[in-house]
Amino acid sequence: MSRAADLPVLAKNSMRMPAFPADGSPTVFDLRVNRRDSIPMYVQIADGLKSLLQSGALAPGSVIPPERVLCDHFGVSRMTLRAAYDVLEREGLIECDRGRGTFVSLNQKPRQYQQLRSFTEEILMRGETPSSKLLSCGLAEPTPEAAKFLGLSSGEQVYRVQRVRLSNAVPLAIELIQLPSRMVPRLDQFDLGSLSLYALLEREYRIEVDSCVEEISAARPKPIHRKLLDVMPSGAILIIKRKVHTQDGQPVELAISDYRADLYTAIFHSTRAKRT
Ligand code: 16G
Repeated sequence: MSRAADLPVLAKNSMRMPAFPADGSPTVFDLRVNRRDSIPMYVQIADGLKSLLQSGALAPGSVIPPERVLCDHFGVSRMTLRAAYDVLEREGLIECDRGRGTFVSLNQKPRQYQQLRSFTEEILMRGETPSSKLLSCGLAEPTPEAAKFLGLSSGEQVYRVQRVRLSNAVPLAIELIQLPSRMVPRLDQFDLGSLSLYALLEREYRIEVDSCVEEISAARPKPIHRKLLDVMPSGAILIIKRKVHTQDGQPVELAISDYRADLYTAIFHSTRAKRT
């Protein structure tokens, strides 16, 4: 049960604010974001808040300033701020209580470490605008790796979708995905140039994407990267291979995303398990 009502709230300029230490230690208003940094703003905010929590400047139980105040302070949208809160909430560091506000957990227990996001969700979280250019979408023979991972019987086909994914209209990645055709019949009737695949899977096919394993590697750009992602021959490509399962444990997607390494940073939130 939430304890927000019991928590200490100090006043500053007659607004309800968190505990501002009298000893001059930093407060949330000392935190800043750097828009030019390759680290997304929500991660910068989450990291800044985390350092205040870890240093004790934000004590367990103290209330974090209202969203609109922090959005103004950082110059970010609510979505970006919520993405930062989401990271801290999943690590059990803060609790968000609708109507009462956000406060530092009294009992800091990690919940869940990493959220499986679609490209659309990831880019929105970063405060940018996602879009896609569809290169192809149709029935095809699976690659041997896809046939093996997806558990396809001989002759079974996949839907093979290739898209360029853009953020703020800048091409960021080329994505090649394969899904068993029996799980997504007539996938090609949908315009994957404008729709989110994961939203479609949930809405049209009632498929809940649940968990994945990702492999990350690097490569030199090939002609297709130079052409579609505008990468210099001396540049680098970050390859993320994602193997996805549904909630009931069925393999549903093998995706290979080739990112421009100079524009994209893969971010993982991990928590060290406490030894008992
Ligand atoms: C991400 C996934 C990809 C998935 C796509 C769906 C990685 C490396 N890959 O790009 O597997 O198909 O999101 O995005 O994260 P959408 O729902 O925006 O179409």
